[in-house]
Amino acid sequence: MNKRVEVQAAATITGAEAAVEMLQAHGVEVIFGLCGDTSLPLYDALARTPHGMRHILTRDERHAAYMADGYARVSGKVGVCEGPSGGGATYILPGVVEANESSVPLLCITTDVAVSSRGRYTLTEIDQGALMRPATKWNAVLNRSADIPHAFRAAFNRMTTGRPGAAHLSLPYDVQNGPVERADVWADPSLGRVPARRAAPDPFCVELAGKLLRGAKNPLFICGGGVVTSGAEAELIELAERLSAPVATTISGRGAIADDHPLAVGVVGSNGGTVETRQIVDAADLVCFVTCRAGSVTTERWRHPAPGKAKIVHLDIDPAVISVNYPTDVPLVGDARLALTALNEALAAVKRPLDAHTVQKAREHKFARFRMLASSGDKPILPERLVATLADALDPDAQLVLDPGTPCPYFSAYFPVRGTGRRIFSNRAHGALGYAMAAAIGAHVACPAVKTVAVMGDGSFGMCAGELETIVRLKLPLTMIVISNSVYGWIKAGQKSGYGGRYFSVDFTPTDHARVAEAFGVKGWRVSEPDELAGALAAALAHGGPSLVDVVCQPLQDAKAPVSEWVA
Ligand SMILES: Cc1ncc(C[n+]2csc(CCOP(=O)(O)OP(=O)(O)O)c2C)c(N)n1
Repeated sequence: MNKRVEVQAAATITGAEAAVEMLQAHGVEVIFGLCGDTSLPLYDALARTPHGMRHILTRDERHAAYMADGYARVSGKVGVCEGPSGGGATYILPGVVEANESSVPLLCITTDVAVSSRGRYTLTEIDQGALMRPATKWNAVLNRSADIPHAFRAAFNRMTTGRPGAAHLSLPYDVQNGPVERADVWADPSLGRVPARRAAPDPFCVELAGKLLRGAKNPLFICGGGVVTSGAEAELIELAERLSAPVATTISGRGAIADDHPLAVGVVGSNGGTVETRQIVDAADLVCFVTCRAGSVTTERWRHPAPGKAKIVHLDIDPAVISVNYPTDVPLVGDARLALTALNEALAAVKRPLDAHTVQKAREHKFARFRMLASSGDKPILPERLVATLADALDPDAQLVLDPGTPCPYFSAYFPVRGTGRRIFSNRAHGALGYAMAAAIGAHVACPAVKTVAVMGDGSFGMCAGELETIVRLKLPLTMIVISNSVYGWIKAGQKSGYGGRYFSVDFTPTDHARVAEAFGVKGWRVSEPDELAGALAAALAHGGPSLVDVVCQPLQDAKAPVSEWVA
């Protein structure tokens, strides 16, 4: 009798144990999450079994997902977050949808009421499958513990092949406690990071694209985040130099090319583009979108480039995004690195002399205006001064995470990316306030060797302040910068530029964020004197533990730079 029990114990494990083993088997190192009643079996499996993974307890499930997102963007590995049923599932959703729409591989695990309790007005019950369906690339609510290994394999496969994205798995309470055959618990660890399966584009389309690029007088590359995700920066630069073609990026595409490269245009579009970058887009007779969806922000609502004015080559891993917004002359469906390598081969005979005159002139013009504002002693402190001072103070390899509001457009336009790779990012799919602090935690966990800084508006700070406790508990040497202007400034600027200055319900009272930070145990500085900014930033960056600088800044509606360019 005893022997039979022993054999059975060796052959099967619980669903929760299988879930933990499946994560480990896919190479997961860290899980961000928050506990709940329905998660007790999962937490117990994490507590009991020797899996080697780290669990980071968060103070809100939304931030667990943002941490997983930041971790995935920097590491290229699947970011994992988890939360319980009901409020946990609804709170985690914003981070899942941001990752999915930003093509970030993120696995969201929610636990759920028992299958046997469904439909009986059970506390926290909601149809999690329906909730998560539009927010994910793939999702499943499991009914049987035996399905756990297969479901995890499917989730990892979908997250890291083709267009990266989010997956959701719901593990009901009794499914976590049911049996799973140990022999079923296996994984392909290469599915733990992106890009897991590279696919090359049709050689015929490569030939056609090569012909168009060769024949174009003013070709321009507009690159999204897939260049960095695919590790295609060198191939992109080789192709651009071969053609002497300028390279612009979206906000998510920053790091495809270093900003000091002679052909680097910087960010284009309505959230960080300027008159000068727009002129370069308008001058192109061929635009090659590289891993860029040609969405509303990058193209300033599909006006730049103007449809029909330039020939369009569109390269993306996802065929669904091609020809959606522009009539496309040549579609290239495939992995960026393979496709750009193929284009380089097709154009091997081409080597145009480098002519970066137009790009240089545009850059000089843009930065002349910026430098003037950046050296201003105006009070409240101008955002330009903050950008310039931080650029001077930070190591080139530092990681910067930006919230919407003032941070994203100003840092996208003017903060220099020194080198390639993902060093600066923002949540550009939904642009929800309150992303940067948590995403910076994830970025730091992924790459602790470099300094990580989160820049947020005070509107964003109000939506994420609770995670200061997580930062203090984990003793993370992050630096947070709050652009303090007591207003939802981006919206107020929109009311000014588009609605005759009829300001309505956008102002709030000032908060001393440095004192809030101190209450959590974060070292804080509050700066309102322009001359004190550099010293405060240097001290905060040098501080060994968590630090926060509250910068009393000029609100966006009073911006000296033509912010109306940015407001859609
Ligand atoms: C969750 C969420 N709600 C509303 C918005 C709309 N929105 C975009 S920018 C913005 C104002 C941002 O204010 P703040 O963080 O204080 O930065 P500021 O613009 O003042 O620099 C708002 C409300 C949003 N992006 N996200």
